Amino acid sequence: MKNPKILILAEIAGILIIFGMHTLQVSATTVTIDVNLSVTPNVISFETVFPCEVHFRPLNIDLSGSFIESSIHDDVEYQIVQRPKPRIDDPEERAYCLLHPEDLSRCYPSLCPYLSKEADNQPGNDTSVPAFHDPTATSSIAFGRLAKSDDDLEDNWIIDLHTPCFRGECDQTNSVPVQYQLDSSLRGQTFGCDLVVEVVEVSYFQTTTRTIGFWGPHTAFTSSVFQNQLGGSMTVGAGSHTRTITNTSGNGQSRLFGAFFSSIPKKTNNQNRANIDKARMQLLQQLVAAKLNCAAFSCTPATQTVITNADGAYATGTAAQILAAASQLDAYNNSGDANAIPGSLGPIGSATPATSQAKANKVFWNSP
Ligand SMILES: [Ca+2]
Ligand SMILES: [Ca+2]
Repeated sequence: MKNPKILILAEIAGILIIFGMHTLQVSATTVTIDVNLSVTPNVISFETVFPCEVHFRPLNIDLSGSFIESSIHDDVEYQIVQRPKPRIDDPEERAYCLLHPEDLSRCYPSLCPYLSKEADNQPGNDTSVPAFHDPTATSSIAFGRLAKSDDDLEDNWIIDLHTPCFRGECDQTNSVPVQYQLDSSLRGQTFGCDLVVEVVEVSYFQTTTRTIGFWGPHTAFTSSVFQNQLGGSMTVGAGSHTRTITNTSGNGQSRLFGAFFSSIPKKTNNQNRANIDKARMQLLQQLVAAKLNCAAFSCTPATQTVITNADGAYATGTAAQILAAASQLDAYNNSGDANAIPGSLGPIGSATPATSQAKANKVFWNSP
């Protein structure tokens, strides 16, 4: 080959991981630590290459060990985007080169258009990007998905470098489109590109739930979950307004079944409850069911936040706020009603509403 060599360096530097609202930046020499993904290697170097050569390098993006072990996390959607590479690798220079990629005193000439990203197609849930593309176009973003439910725990990408040639020196058979041929003034330069892996979305398994209409009458199953998954005790409310729920045996002793079977409008002496307590009684049923659901089937951090907020509303909210919390929990308690109950929780048995009624301690809930 008669053309002089050009020196090209591709680097995955400054891997940017976005998880929810939190941003974590990791430098090229640091091992990537992220709760969701592990990305290797940190640096891809093509060193010295010749025009029109094609070089291949692996880029492995895997679900992290903690993500794989988590019982509630299912999948991660991510994208591989490209950024101009600054000559000095720090956040300020990266931001500068994004705005002024043509300033070659501070940014490397761009290698980005020449890098293709080929997905492993095992399974086919990722989107490859061919070489010779406009690095700023949205069509140049490679998308990937890793999902336990797809049996896809690792994506083994191949990054191909399609080395460009110098304008006027490209041979007849070369496949470099004319707009991607280099000006000869760039001869001998080092080229660079930052590949950035961004987490777009993290999703959870759709979890099982049951409604208040299930938990109240299923005396034996509810008692079993309450004992085995919650240790026989549950608190509702917060701060100075809390109620401790137990499931003492014997008729009229169970605060747990009292929560489901006490009258919402009236106390046991037939007096009407105050409006705030009527609202609390409605929330109480949903709150106890939600806590049983989370304990039995596990639930997402978002659901746990809804429950924590509902405990706060139970203690200090207005009647309207308490009813809003009840309605939110009602939606959650219905959300996974179609999903199966794991056999590991033991027999479900049949509904025995009369038994639950008899066990219910309703007097306790005269003061919810
Ligand atoms: Ca994939
Ligand atoms: Ca894969």
